[in-house]
Amino acid sequence: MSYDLVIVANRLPVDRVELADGTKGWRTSPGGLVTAIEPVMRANHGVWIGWPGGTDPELEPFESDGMELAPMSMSAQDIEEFYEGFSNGTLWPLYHDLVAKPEFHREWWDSYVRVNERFAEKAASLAAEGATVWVHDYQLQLVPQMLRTLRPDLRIGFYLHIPFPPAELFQQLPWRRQILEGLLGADLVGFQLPGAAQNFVRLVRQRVGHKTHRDLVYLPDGRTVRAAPFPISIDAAGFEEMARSDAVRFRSAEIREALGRPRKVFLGVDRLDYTKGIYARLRAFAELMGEGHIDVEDAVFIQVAVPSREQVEQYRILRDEIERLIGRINGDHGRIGRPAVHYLHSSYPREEMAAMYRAADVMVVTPYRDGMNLVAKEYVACRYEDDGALVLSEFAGAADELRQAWLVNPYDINGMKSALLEAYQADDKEVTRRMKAMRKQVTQHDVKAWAASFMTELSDVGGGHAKDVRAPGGE
Ligand code: GDG
Repeated sequence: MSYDLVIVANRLPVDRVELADGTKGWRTSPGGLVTAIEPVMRANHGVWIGWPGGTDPELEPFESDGMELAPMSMSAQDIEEFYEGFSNGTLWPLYHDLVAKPEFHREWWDSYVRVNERFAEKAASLAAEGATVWVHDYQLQLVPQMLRTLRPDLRIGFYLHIPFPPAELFQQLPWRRQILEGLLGADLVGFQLPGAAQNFVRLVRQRVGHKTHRDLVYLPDGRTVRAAPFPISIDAAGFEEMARSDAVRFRSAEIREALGRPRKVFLGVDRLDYTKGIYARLRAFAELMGEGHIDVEDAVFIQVAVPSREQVEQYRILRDEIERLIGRINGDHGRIGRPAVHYLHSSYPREEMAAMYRAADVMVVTPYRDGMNLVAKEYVACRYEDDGALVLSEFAGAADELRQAWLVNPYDINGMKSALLEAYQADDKEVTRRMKAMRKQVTQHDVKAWAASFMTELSDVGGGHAKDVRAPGGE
């Protein structure tokens, strides 16, 4: 079987799970990427290559919900060295401004090369003559070049979902040149923000020595590579529709009732990750309570911390720290039947997330660094009555578009306290003015537009010999 469009991402949109009767089956893991990619996949008879989780041996491609999926296997060693090691122990902290200390291990790198090679080989075996291959994210930065060597006929796009760091940080990486050359295998390298694309081009000039002009890199073999920003978004209409549904409206009222009908509800929703700034935001909220600015009878904070990378030591330590802090906050400020912070360490169906967004008066999104942050956009999409305040870190990509949020520096606890208090006390008119402007931005720039603009750009820059791929039709 061969395909005109091949998506290559670390994870498949489904998880391999054990069913109740003991047999193995598939469970869809709906995420931002699936919604983003699905329309392009359907318009182009595409296949999605990725890891379904677990250590099962490689399975044949299969169809799920109208999409062709090709599972990649991962050994326990791959998971430890490629996934938890180089991807999440080296690149993740390095690309997020050293929020944690990246570790450099040569065995991790070797494993990263091996796994990238396997992904590239798989893509080469499934792509039709002249097909388009779209590679995603930091786990697979070597795939574009490996794939180009195997299949020079392909049109290759790469998209980085996380930030791309400034040269000063990137050059710590012992394998910096290999990564840059890996990415240069693509015809189009997409980033969230213009600054990231500029960092990349500057590094290519300095470290690889290629000629560059603005967003173009000129390679000695005559190829040009374009580096450009494509800020990702969400299915805004889909979120709004869900938020408007009777089920979600009912559930959101039920949530407020269960919380004891507080005047204001603060909400944080994050993967439990040290880049997300959960600890500092809760401290800021607790100090406001301690100083008497916010009373536990008036306001509560719901913090959803979605389990993430639980095998990695740093993530286990972070979880303990956050849970200790919440215990202390509730001990200091809670009353019987009224904890100050409602803490949920779990993941939820999308409808439940929408109900929480609907129930929250102040959404608090304060990462130290974030490629985009879809949670902020989802909150905005769900606030169809133009109410609700968003407190947003300046260091989230989303801050470039959501200028009317209460923007904060997450390293500045006093600044965060002031912003939380302002958002909490703001009058309805002010809240509505800000939310209206943000809603306009999010509804006009949704994920369909994102995928379409990447695809259109890729057909423009990609080698003249490759076949054209259709952007998903109809807005
Ligand atoms: C990376 C970049 C960039 C969360 N909990 C549940 C759940 N979610 C969904 C959210 C949202 C997504 O997961 C999280 O996306 P974020 O953008 O907030 O953050 P990362 O996971 O770090 O994503 C980021 C993104 O890639 C896309 O390019 O924006 O900067 O770090 O959609 O709603 N969904 C469900 N249950 C949950 O419990 N169903």
